[in-house]
Amino acid sequence: ISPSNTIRTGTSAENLRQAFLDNLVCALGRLPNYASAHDHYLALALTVRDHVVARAVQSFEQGVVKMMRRVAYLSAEFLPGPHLANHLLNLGIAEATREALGGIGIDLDRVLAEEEEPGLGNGGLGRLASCYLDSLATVEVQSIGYGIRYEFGIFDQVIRDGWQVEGTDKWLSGGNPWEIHRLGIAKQVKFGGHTETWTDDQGRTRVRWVPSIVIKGEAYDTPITGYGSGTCSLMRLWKSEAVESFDFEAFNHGDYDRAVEQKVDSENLSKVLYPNDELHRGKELRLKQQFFFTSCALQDMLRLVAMSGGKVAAFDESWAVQLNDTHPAIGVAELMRLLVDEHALEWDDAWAITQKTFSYTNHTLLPEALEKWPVELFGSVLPRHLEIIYGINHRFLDEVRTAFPDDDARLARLSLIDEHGARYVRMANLACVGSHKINGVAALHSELLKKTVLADFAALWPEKFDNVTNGVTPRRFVALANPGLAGLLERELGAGWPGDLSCLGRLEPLAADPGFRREWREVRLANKRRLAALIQERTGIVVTPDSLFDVQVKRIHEYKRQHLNLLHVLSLYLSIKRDPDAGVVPRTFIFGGKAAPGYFLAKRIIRLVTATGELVNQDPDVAGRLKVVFFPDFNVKNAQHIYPAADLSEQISLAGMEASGTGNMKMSLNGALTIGTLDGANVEIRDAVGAENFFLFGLTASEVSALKAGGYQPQTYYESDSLLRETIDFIASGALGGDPDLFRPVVDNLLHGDPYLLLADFRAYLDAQQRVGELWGDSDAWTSSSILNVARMGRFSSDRSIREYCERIWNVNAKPSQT
Ligand code: DL6
Repeated sequence: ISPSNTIRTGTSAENLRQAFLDNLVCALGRLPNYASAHDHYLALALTVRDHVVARAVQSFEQGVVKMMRRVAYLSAEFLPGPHLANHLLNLGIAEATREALGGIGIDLDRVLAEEEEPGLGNGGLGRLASCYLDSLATVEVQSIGYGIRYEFGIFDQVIRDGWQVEGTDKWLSGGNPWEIHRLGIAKQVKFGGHTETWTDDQGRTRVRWVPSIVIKGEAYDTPITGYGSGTCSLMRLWKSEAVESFDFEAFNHGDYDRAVEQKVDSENLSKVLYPNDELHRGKELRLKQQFFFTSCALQDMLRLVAMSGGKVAAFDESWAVQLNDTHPAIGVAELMRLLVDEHALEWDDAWAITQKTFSYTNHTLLPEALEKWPVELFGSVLPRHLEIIYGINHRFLDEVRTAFPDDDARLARLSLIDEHGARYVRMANLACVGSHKINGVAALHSELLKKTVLADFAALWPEKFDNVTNGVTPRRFVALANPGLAGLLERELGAGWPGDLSCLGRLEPLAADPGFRREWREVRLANKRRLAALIQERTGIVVTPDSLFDVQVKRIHEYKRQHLNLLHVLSLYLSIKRDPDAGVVPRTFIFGGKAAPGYFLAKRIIRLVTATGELVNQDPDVAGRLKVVFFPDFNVKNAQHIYPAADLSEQISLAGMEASGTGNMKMSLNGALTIGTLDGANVEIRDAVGAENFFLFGLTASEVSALKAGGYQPQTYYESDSLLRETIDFIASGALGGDPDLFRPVVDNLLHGDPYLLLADFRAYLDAQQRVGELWGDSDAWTSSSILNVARMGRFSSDRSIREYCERIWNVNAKPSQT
């Protein structure tokens, strides 16, 4: 087919309008006069979907015909954000669509605002997966992102009486026009039961897994377009279903409850996303979810190998499979099972294929995030996989013994089974052993991985270790989020800039151009005005767009230190109260982010933000100088409003804790200056933008280790710094939130332990904030620095990251960058 010639995929405003009206009437059954904004959205989505799907099928066909090595990105989480505007941009039909709708009195922006985003992830890891699918399509690599079609994604956050309240996510309730239910693509996934041996007709002893339950995975495809590229990535998500909806025997006996029990149990598997960020809880359902989507994915890849005329024995030539953290690491054992048990390959051949196929990205150093499963639980859910893991471990430990004779302690650390006390299967070890490459997500993180959690693997296989610093898609996070900036970039750099961020460097000389600086400021102010209006609409708080927008938006976690930011806010408040003439530049502090529902201190920190806002925002003594906002329900859609309005990007995690961060990249790419520690990708961002355009403070990762090793005493900082003491005492005094004990847990945590060393970094943070205030006072200098941030951030495009994966890890050809 030639999509551009069909009625459904013509790209003129006239074609688009006709297709839109046809969809409104014929697909949705709505007469234009009665259509709601949501009907308009659905009709436009269906119109654009035709263009997208036409590309996707052609792109897919190419992959099959050319038998290229494809990339499978296995991820328990994806956070794509709203699709419609992104497709319009990528397909180059945004203006024609605006004109098409404008001609019948419909405002495109109102239509776009109707879209609910799929919140199928917790934060950075899921959003990164979606940036990577976008870039894979853009650099023209055939790829499928495999995951779970959670019926309920991450909870909706509302703030009630200052507290986070979790609401049920309803992303599917308004219909999802982007997905295609692939009725012909369903995979059976086994659980439980036992294994038995049998002899095949060549006399070989084989193993058969006799499960106690089988669940069906049904494929739902969402095509992801690339920018200016004919290639589409596919996000293929699996929904669990019962193999049989009814237990007919029970049904016939009138036992209706039991008749539907299995259906309910089976469907529960893909029901809900676990809302924990960087915390592993050994829940059986979670293990089942992980196995479910990974098994579906690998079975699907085998189907596609057969379809393209490839050979199972050359599986790795057809597929490069990336493990997005350890959530899909069970895939190592599952591929072995499929190759050995189902396709009769010899163990050694299967193992060679497995190792060439997989590679593993680690996204966290936090010990509480490292996944391990009690052996007993694991064996009851996946008995055959436990045997396979024992088989892998046995051979692996022999290899270790040869490399490091007589080193039992090392053997115990490397083993796939943790034998200290209760026995556990260690998923990171399985991922390392089964992969040919292991990478961290920023230079510092990759180095720390080799020194800490994966040190033994790095000593054994140094050549497996690599770093690929994260990146973000400039399409969504600059072109769509910041149309004003995009306009300036297009004028200065040409229309193709979103496809090649290396051209941003050409902005550098403009940092010294007063006229350009003025335009830059105007764009930024307009962004801030829009955000101010949204803040008022969502929270009732009135903020001044002229003030410095000081932004910390990300998951709420102690290591990210939102409470350090609050200590600064309160110290400013107290300084102004003490001295009304204190030199404090007007600031609006904007916080946003979700706390895991069971994370007590994180929820208290949210309450501390809102309580600080209640105090500060109403106090006439600080009026016009300080405002504090908690922006509810931080998600991709809201992020697109917030990032372009940030003047200051708070990246203040304790050094050595944040693997990379990607919000740091998004804000700097939109012209924010960063205040940050030498943590994660901050280190590389600072190198790129220049130390003079970055407000650095705080302990380094090695200083943190040394301080902790020496017996860190937060009390000494408390006693020696009067402003710190005054601030903490103020929180402890009960002046906030109306309940004297409300923040006692936060204060106690800081004074008696302070695991993330806030008190040690407090003074350096305040000094850096002082420098921020001074530079803000020099509007030209600030603007130059803002321009230079954007000009020098091109390296942090996810296109660059993906090209690195293609070249060094996946061994597939990406379209070369233009420079
Ligand atoms: O790599 C993406 C993102 C990093 O930018 C963050 O620094 C890191 O915290 C996050 N990690 C997770 C951990 N999940 N697990 N496991 O989300 O990954």
